[in-house]
Amino acid sequence: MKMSLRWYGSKFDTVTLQQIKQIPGVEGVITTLYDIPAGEVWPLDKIQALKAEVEASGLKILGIESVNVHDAIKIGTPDRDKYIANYIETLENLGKVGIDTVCYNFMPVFDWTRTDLAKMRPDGSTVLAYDQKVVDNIDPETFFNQTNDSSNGFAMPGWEPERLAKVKDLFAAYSEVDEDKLFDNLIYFLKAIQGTCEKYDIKMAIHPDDPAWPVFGLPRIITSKEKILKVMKAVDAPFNGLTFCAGSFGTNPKNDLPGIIRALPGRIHFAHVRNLHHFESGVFEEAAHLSSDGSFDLYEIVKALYETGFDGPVRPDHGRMIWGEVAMPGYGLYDRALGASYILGLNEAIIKNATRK
Ligand code: DNO
Repeated sequence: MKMSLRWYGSKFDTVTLQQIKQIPGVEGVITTLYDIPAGEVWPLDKIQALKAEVEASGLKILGIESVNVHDAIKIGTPDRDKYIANYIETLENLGKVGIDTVCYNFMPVFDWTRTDLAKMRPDGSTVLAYDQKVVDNIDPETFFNQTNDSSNGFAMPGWEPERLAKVKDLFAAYSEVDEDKLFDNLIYFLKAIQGTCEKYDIKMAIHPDDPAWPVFGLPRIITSKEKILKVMKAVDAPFNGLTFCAGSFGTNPKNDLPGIIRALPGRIHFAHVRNLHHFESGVFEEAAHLSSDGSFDLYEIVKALYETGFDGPVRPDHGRMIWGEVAMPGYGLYDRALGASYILGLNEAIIKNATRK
């Protein structure tokens, strides 16, 4: 595995490349051009400048998270081909500078969803949390505004104000899109970009739906082992892969996390490794990465990645807010640095155990 940290760019992130460089074992960043709206082409010169900036700090770009997919593609509107052509141009520009891993999602309207961005834990740290009852009792517009009001003034990934200002219109546009239609639209998109990905050797890594069930009545299609395998089979080529996200699949306690990894050898291109603590059904909070702090066995997750030959980028995922840090919810420096060290420690032990006589 190649350890990385997500970094939003110097204009948007409270964490600097120099700080990331000081975390032992972190080889690079997972980054993005955060201010380019979904559907627009990423200009080559901006990608080159981003690459130069990252490399000047001694780090590499290990992947992009995310090149977001325009709603027209997810809905399957008549103008989707125009947005697919733009997406292809972005992939070509990324390919030209040697960026070979792209994370994206196919969630309608909302990306990842949490009902509390700063739930206080007994030790004074705060974490992201989810309670299905809150979602069941709120309309999507109010929910969107509440989420933005409580995000410390940061625009959060997947919650772009411009797009979500039109929440009502978006819901109307998705009214005819059920699970099957969304799935077909994903496959149409993947087939359309396949040639470009193969030409530039770009690995597409779809991010699972978070939480792993429909929210606000919108369909969700990347929620379990069976569902991701269906996508892998429908476009059965190595470029079409998964971002294995422990925290997203793990929102559903029925998902066997190491089992999902073991079912997809060669098709996991990127991994988000983190932990959650489950309470009753549909209620959870994010935890420290350590197995003992949450409901997942991080040792078994890292072991499954190792044993299936995974050698792509890994990142610690949402961290707790600790030591007085103020940052985008989930994306401070301190707890993610602890997470990176912990995952690297597990990995070292697993490799030594497997290879020492
Ligand atoms: C949340 C992230 C997601 C993820 C996208 C991928 O913190 O894991 O926003 O980046 O779903 O497109």
